[in-house]
Amino acid sequence: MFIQRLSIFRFEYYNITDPSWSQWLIGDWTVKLVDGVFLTSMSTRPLLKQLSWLLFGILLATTSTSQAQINPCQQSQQLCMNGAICRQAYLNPGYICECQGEWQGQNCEQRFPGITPSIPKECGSNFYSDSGVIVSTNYPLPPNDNEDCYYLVRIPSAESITFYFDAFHSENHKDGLIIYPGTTVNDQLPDLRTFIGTDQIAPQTVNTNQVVLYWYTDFNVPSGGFSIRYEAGKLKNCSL
Ligand SMILES: [Ca+2]
Repeated sequence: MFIQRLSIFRFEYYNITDPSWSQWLIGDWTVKLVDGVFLTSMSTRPLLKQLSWLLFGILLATTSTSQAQINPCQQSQQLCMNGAICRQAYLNPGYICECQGEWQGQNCEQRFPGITPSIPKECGSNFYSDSGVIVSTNYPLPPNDNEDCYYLVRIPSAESITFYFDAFHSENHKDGLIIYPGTTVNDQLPDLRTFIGTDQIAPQTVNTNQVVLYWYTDFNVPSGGFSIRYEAGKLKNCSL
């Protein structure tokens, strides 16, 4: 059985028994919602009956297509703050902001923790390309003591981001790295991931297009630091 992705008018194959999909059976059609995109599957029933549901599918396609064409960056010039550039994005809410150094949040509206106009950010950087390498201060030499480094990764075309730990060493229980899936440093996030010590770390995939990495060290015993590659996971033929 094939699936017609009506929103972009092309065909792809999917396993319709996958229980992770939201799925409804309507007449002779199976309608699924995957990451905000409606998909419909066609059975081999008589043509007239198919056509009635085809009209329903076209209605869904029209809705999906019109949503995809909306560019929030053009709808409002004030979305991104503090000098950030707005980019249309695939995932909700449909845009990302390329923040300047000390800013975080969906609209770059707040500073990183501990950063004030009189206490500037001392380390960390921002990444907006589809892939890249994030390294600790001084790498491959040891990073400094008393560091609080923030790294933003924001990729408009991504539906997920995978991090590959090519090198990682932190003083156990004293220095470490935290991955916050989302737009801010937020210790209440249920899916934040903390890494300490010297164990080999498997690739980490987060199902978002925006991530904050926070690296911290205490006052002595230097860590080895890290070198982490990241790659965007994308929807096929994404035009962003
Ligand atoms: Ca240390």
